[in-house]
Amino acid sequence: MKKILITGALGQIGTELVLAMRDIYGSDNIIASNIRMNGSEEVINSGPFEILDVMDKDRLKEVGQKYKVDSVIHLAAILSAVGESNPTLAWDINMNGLFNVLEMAREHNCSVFVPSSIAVFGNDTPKDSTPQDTLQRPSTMYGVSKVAGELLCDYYYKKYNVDCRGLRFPGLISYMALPGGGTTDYAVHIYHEAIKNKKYTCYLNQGTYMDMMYMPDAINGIISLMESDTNKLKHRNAFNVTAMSFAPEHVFEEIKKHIPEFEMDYSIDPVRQEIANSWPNSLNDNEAREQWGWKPKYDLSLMTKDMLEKLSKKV
Ligand code: AKB
Repeated sequence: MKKILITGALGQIGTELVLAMRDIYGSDNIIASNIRMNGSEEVINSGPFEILDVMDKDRLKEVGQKYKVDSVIHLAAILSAVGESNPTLAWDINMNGLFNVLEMAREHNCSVFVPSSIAVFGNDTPKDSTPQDTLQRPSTMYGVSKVAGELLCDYYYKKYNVDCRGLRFPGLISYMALPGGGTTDYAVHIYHEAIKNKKYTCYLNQGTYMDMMYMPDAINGIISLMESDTNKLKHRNAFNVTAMSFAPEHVFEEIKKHIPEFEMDYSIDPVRQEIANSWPNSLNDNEAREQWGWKPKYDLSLMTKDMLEKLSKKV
């Protein structure tokens, strides 16, 4: 049976991933860890939980050895908008945290999953149907750290045979946990505000297309990729994956079908607008579909229905 350590387990992805994986692999086999104990009580109480700062390599190894971990899902990271306000912190956590995880994996023969992002692309990258293999010259520190992370994972696989895998995630939308300082966060906040205040002020302009995905698809993607036959994977740790591409006005219109009185206006944040403009409008994820069977379930309309139902029950 696998023993899987999840870092950043109280973040947006971790909160849902831990619970889904505990259902599949058994509660005792999923070790949730986070730098602080602030987040889902269910994650903290439904199985092993450790306070862990990924910058502390000794503590990382101690936790790994304590549970005889054989896989690490490394989610602890600084996202794009926070990264632009503190680039040094973004570099430090995203690179040194990853390095510590890879070193532990090398020494203890663990496999590793690391999320990459649409942020690895930049202004020079083809914007529509962005190919799997293309120009990667990002303009944010987050993007720089994600490109370097993809390369570092490739290196550990080739040099030390560490089984590293990863997905280039688009904006992730979830009703369970809020995202922490990204550029795509509007697509989560808009649902919360639609339910609470029937009004939302969007910090990105109309026509700003980006790829998005509902969290259940992201969770399935991580688990399917981790379970895939290693011999079938050519792009081990940097698969383009997407489920939908939309601009703020499209999600607004979709919510309005359920909440007719919902209103939206715009107050543009120049930093996040510039980041969003530098990212693709839509990714081509054919390689993920062909190599390991990626197939998302949720489009904008299905996701909106589910988000609004789930969030209404929470308030
Ligand atoms: C962000 O907006 O920074 C993240 C991402 C796309 O990686 N959601």
